[in-house]
Amino acid sequence: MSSFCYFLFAIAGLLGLAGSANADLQMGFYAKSCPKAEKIVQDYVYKHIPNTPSLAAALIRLQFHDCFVRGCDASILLNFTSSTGNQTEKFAIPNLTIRGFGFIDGVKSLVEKECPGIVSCADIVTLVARDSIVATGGPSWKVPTGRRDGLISNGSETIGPIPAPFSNLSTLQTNFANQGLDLKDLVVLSGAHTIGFGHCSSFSNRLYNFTGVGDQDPSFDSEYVTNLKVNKCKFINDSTTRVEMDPGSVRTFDLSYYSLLLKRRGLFESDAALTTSLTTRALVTQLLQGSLENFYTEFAKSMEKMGQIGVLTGSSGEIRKNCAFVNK
Ligand code: HEM
Ligand SMILES: *[C@@H]1O[C@H](CO)[C@@H](O)[C@H](O)[C@H]1NC(C)=O
Ligand SMILES: *[C@@H]1O[C@H](CO)[C@@H](O)[C@H](O)[C@H]1NC(C)=O
Ligand SMILES: *[C@@H]1O[C@H](CO)[C@@H](O)[C@H](O)[C@H]1NC(C)=O
Ligand SMILES: *[C@@H]1O[C@H](CO)[C@@H](O)[C@H](O)[C@H]1NC(C)=O
Ligand SMILES: *[C@@H]1O[C@H](CO)[C@@H](O)[C@H](O)[C@H]1NC(C)=O
Ligand SMILES: *[C@@H]1O[C@H](CO)[C@@H](O)[C@H](O)[C@H]1NC(C)=O
Ligand SMILES: CC(=O)N[C@H]1CO[C@H](CO)[C@@H](O)[C@@H]1O
Repeated sequence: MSSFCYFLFAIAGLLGLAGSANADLQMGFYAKSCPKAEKIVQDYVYKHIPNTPSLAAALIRLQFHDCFVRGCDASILLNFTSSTGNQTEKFAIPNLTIRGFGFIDGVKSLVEKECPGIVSCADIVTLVARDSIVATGGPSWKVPTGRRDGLISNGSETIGPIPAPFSNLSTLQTNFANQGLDLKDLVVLSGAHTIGFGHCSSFSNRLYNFTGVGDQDPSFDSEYVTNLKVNKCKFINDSTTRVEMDPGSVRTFDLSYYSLLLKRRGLFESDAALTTSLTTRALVTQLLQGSLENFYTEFAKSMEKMGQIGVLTGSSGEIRKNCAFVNK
């Protein structure tokens, strides 16, 4: 290839990057090409999620993990790529507890039947996350569409961007800032922990061996610690028991997650971290003082931002036929 070609590629690459900053997504992107697409997704979600509400939590988390690695490009769904083999994101450490792949495949096959090769897996992930939360009575938000699917998925790339539950505030802030999300987005989006479960292994260090001398985390409410040790995570390396992150209203998208934070009962260190600075603590307090409707409005704004991270549009990437594999 001549160096002139390389030059053209470099320009195209730069334009592509610039384009992704102000994503070319639009509401109803499939209105002409596949008018029933969004309805098919919604119908499937509304039919299945009420029977398995815990999946709603899994599905919004799936979008989070997708968007934080290579942008919202469905790279998390790939089982195999020619450059990484089966060491894709899905098979990397933070994936261990990601669920919902089969659900996305179910939606995709219905949409493919209606209009083959038109609707991206990346859009399906984003629509499904929103519709699932709505189906459980939670907030709604706008999902402009037109995302395309990525060609690369590399498990090693999950290590930096996806924050660990052991993260402190500055690490979380950096992780979010790297995605164009600010401290408010961090506090608001962490509110998704108002639904769903965490495995003991994501926090048992706080119960049993916080600094390596058999101690518990002093910032974790000690009554709650005892309760967890007696009833849930009975030994240090229990890796199977799951604990409600917002006990008492694990299926309700409410403000009680934030009350727990102020009672020093946030389950992960990353939850507890949100009360460790004046700024984030004030954001927590403001959310608690506001209405549920206000929380939903803020959550919607931050989800809309998250759904735009690093999207591929136009002729970048492709529309995958099978979400687990790039097209031949
Ligand atoms: C701020 C950084 C975050 C950290 C460190 C974090 C970490 C985690 C961890 C460790 C789990 C439990 C995994 C397990 O042990 O099974 C979890 C669950 C969950 N996360 Fe986060 N998360 C963060 C932000 C988010 C965001 C932004 C969302 C979505 C908007 C989200 C939604 C969820 C949901 C819904 C669950 C429950 C999943 C289920 O029940 O299957 N998290 N998170
Ligand atoms: C992709 O991997 C997932 C998780 O291991 C597995 O459940 C699924 O069957 C695989 N999909 C295909 C099409 O091979
Ligand atoms: C995967 O990502 C890691 C970390 O960024 C990088 O060192 C490695 O070369 C990548 N692997 C492939 C096959 O691209
Ligand atoms: C990944 O590929 C290797 C060999 O290529 C195989 O032994 C292994 O079982 C595969 N792992 C998964 C999870 O598919
Ligand atoms: C936060 O955690 C990072 C990574 O573990 C560490 O380098 C940093 O010193 C910590 N920051 C604070 C303020 O504790
Ligand atoms: C606690 O952690 C320290 C340091 O990692 C380790 O030496 C010790 O065995 C651990 N204690 C328990 C009870 O696991
Ligand atoms: C649990 O952890 C301890 C030390 O942390 C280790 O010695 C022991 O083998 C582990 N037990 C199981 C069942 O994994
Ligand atoms: C659900 C899933 O695919 N889990 C994989 C996560 O990554 C580990 C380690 O690479 C695999 O062993 C799991 O199968």
